[in-house]
Amino acid sequence: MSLTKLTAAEAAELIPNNANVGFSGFTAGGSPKVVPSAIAARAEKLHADGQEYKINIFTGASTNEWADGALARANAQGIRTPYQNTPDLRKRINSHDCHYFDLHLSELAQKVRYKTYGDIDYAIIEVADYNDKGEVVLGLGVGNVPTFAMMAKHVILEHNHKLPKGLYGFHDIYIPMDPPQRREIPVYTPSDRIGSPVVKIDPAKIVGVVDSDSYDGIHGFTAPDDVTLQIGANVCGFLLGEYRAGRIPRSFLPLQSGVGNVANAVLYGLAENHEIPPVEMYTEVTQDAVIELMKMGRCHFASSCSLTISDAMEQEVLSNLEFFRDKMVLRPAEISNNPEVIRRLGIIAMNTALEADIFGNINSTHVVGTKMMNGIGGSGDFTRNGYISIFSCPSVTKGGVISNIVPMVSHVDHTEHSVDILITEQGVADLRGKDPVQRAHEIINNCANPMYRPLLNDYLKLGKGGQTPHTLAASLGFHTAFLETGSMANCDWSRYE
Ligand code: 0RQ
Repeated sequence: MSLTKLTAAEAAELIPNNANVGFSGFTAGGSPKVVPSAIAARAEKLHADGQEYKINIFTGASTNEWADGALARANAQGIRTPYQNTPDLRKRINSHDCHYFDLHLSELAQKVRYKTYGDIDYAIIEVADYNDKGEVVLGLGVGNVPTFAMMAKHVILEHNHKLPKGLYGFHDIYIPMDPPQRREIPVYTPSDRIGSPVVKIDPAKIVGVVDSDSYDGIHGFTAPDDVTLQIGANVCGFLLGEYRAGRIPRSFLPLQSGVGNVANAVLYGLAENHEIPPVEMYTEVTQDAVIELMKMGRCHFASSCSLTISDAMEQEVLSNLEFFRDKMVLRPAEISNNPEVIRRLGIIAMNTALEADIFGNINSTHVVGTKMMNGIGGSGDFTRNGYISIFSCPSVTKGGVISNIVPMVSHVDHTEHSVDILITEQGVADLRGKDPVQRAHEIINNCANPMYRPLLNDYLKLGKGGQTPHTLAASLGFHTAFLETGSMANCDWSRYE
């Protein structure tokens, strides 16, 4: 039996209104490219004819402009989970056109297997190669494909001709048994392989194969500014201090880093310090910086869920696969982000905050407590289970009218119980072994911007006692001042006395 070829438009016609659809990939890496855009075009046409059409989208993490971007512009997303980062979708989420629920990335696969959100009607999966037996070699992101492929009633493959067949062997596909049968996940070092190089799909479920021909469409990172470089230097300085003090073993520990410029600055900083041995990554996304470190011999292995690299870097990696073959593995999200494995390996987790409060709670997702930015992503999986959990952010944003250090966060993603270290361009706050008031002094003195330190100290003095001396009516005073006057610096505690 040979698999049927379809155009993207023909594939889109198959997917009914209100279908639950699983997309391949994790961040832009490995996301489908042509079928989602064709679904968006179909939705626009149906909406113009006065008909309802939305689909519910389940992914590994964020996708790309061709998927989340196009579908959001067409207002074609009903339910969306577990993570996104696209400006057009952000608008739909904040206006409730799209019903987004923000989920720890490690959790979705098991919930899909238990049908928590109903059946998966279709899976749309980007592949580098496939055969008639339904064995597929994935693209640059694994995400939740193994579970979507197993659970979906129907599967559409997108065969991306930019991806060489030589990607065979880069993936490690493993689905744990579900409770109560689950045993340990036998990953004891970042490079352990425990599964299959291919995803096996019942060929009877594959309704067709659509051709595509694009890189993942990721732009190179912008050059880091001085604040970012200083944050990176502070993170490196902290890690070096831990290493010298013997709190990180001589062989070092695997690193997880969120996406973005700070992560890149930290990785380059560590690479330049030859006191630290070549690093290993056990993380969710492998970015450009990790590839550079591999070329420099400063990173010897990266386990991740996706290669989220710029198009230029993608071309380079795909044309030098043999160099990278023994230096990386791509795993499903429930393994790359698995709490059991993260705890076992002793991961150093490094993620980004929108705001932190003086007691160590972190808001990574909600602007001024209400507007969804992206989502928690994998930051919770790693922060809660890491050996050392670090958050970083600039001390102020938007030219100083917002302090990223506030009396109380306006939304909580990571609690004081999980956060060990807070770092801004001002310095490092080590929260370990300190009570709430000691933490507050550490954060105000070391991390807050000097222009906000007096206001934060005055907030502490306002408190009337208790282990965590909040003044509840005043605790969101910074945010209230920003909303009323345009700057947190105008906060006036006397109105709360
Ligand atoms: O606004 O876009 O208008 O310039 O927020 O902030 O400083 O550019 O930082 O791009 O690294 O994003 C937390 C959102 C940080 C991200 C977050 C404004 C600021 C700017 C972006 P502009 P920056 P970043 C790995 C792990 C959660 C998921 C995660 C994130 C914009 O890192 O989504 O970690 N993390 N996943 O001006 C109002 C504040 C603000 C603020 C910054 N306090 N109030 N606006 N901004 N602080 C990935 C995966 O899991 C897949």
